[in-house]
Amino acid sequence: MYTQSFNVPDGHSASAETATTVPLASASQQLALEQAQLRFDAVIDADGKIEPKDWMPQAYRKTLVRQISQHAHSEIVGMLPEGNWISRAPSLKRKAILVAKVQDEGGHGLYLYSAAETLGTSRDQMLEGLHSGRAKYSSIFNYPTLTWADVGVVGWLVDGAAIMNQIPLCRCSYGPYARAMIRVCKEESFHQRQGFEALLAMVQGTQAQKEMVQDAVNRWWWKCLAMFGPPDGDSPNSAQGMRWGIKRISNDDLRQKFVDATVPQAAVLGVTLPDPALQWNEARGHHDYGAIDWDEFWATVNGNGPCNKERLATRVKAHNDGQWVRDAALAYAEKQSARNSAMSKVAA
Ligand code: FAQ
Repeated sequence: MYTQSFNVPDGHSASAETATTVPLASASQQLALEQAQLRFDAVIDADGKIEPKDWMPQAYRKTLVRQISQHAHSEIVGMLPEGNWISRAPSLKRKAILVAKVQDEGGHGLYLYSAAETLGTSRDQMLEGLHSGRAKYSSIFNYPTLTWADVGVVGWLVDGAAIMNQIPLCRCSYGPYARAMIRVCKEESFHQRQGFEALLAMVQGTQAQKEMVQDAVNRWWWKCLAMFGPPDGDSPNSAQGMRWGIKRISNDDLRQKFVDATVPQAAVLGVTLPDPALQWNEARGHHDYGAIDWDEFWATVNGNGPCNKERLATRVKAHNDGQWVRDAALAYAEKQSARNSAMSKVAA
């Protein structure tokens, strides 16, 4: 599935199988490889950027395709829980905001698929991984949005967690990913604020509206904490991702930053975060919080959350229903290219 411009073993991923199937490199090829590896290491050590045409270890390329494609899948599957409320938004203003927000998420998916394509994996390959259920996407999008308050809470907490995770990715060592994240983060920031503002309107409303907000917060809080991924000690990809400057802040540190930033916002809304262990720890200078249910998280990641099957079925249907658009675009591009080559023949 993954390609590499300089197709020789790189030391990070050389398995017994590749070692026996790849012919021995000549001394000059070996030297070129070592020099390329040194250049790569120097760029990483100097906190520089790796660009698509630069040599990179195959394991670095593979890690990026894994993370960026999962991220892209999360954006487009992430359109579904809120998209569900577009036709039921409580006012024209809320509907217009929600349409724009959901559309932005689709755009984020497109920037990210494009960034991943620069690594040599096609969009079709990535989408096939998603549609067949092999590829991962964020656990958070496998939970239902039961009331309008859920739309506000997704903006406030889910987008809030997404920004916390994504701001450090603007400094990722892979140029196209880092650049895509700058625009994504600006838009996510608007998404988070619109969610908070929608909730602020509700908590100033009737008792029933306040209860609806509290109920939504109760259902989403723990799922949002799990979004940051397993604890650092159980995160197989973190150490290498951080050495390569792909990840800049660990899963647990991001989770802590999110808790610390969210507690005062919850106070402004007048909602309770559903964790009796949540309290300020003067000595640590952070909030302590309770235990996350990792069994439930892994069950969801592995396809058994409340909405996994529904989300995937909706995605596959949307993709299939859109086939005529892709066919038409392709036919148009072929027609344009035939016309251009006919015109250049006449000119010559
Ligand atoms: N869900 O070793 P680590 C958004 C997997 S975008 C599912 O710690 P890593 C915008 C992980 O892939 C939200 N799987 O992995 C929006 C790995 O599996 P693998 C998405 C998860 O990569 C808002 C395994 O567990 N954001 O919300 C999750 O170092 C509202 C071991 O984990 C990104 O993708 C999870 N929550 O760290 C859209 C940001 N957590 O691949 C619409 C970019 C972990 O080995 C509406 N990604 N896993 O089979 C990242 O920063 C990282 O990939 C992490 C995971 C932090 C997600």
